[in-house]
Amino acid sequence: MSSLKALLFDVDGTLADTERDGHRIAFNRAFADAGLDWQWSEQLYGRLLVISGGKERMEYYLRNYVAHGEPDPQLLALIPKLHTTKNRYYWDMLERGEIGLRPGVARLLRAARSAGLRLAIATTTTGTNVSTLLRSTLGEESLGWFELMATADEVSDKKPSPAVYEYCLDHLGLAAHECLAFEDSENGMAATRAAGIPVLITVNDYTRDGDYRDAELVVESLGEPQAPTRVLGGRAAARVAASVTVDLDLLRTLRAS
Ligand code: XBP
Ligand code: MG
Repeated sequence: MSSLKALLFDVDGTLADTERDGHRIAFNRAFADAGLDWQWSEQLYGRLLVISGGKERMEYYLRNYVAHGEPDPQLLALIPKLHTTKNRYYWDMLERGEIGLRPGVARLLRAARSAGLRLAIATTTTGTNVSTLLRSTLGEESLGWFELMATADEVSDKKPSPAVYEYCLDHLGLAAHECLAFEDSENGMAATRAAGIPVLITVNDYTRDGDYRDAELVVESLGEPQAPTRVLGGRAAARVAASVTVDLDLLRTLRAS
């Protein structure tokens, strides 16, 4: 990847562990407020994550776990309102500082900026969810670090569709091989692969059992110099140490095939 020009970051699960202790809790609060007896346990939420997008996830749950067939139209119609309430609870949690960035994320973003690499966000969540997370973890100025925010506000087709990554390539004016994506899930990886963009996977508890054989590298996290991370697989795994800190030197050794 000698021609590496831009790093494209997924958000949920990649920049921060927002799912189990963030969105999930917020969904449950929204359900309770609406008088619904829906409760998404940690385990159930892991199964629901197969569907990207909060509104899509609720509809999937309604169809497959509540209605077992055609759902009550009134419940279907409630989904946008539930999503708005969920997001309000989610923002409250972020603003209270309850969710931090994953190891190595702030370090790598700062290093990339210093080196003149271009940065973009490629996510299926909304722009406000991204800006609230960035503001609460890295401060207001970090919103300006990203040349492009490709979110659900810009692209409605959700991962595994490559649409959000194609939008990035289009708007950055770059070829896929000039970019490296950071993802945490099979849906995210499928989106990058379909767009032809090499990907580094940082797994979390929900996603570690996925099939990431097409990734350039699979790691536990980005790691820190004082706390390196474990390499779990990927095409470049044999060429790097078993334990690494994901820094710019390492990224440049990854070669897309
Ligand atoms: C992850 C998602 C999102 C979040 C919830 O997006 O699938 O749906 O779970 O956010 P990514 P919304 O990993 O691409 O950042 O409720 O805003 O959809
Ligand atoms: Mg993700």
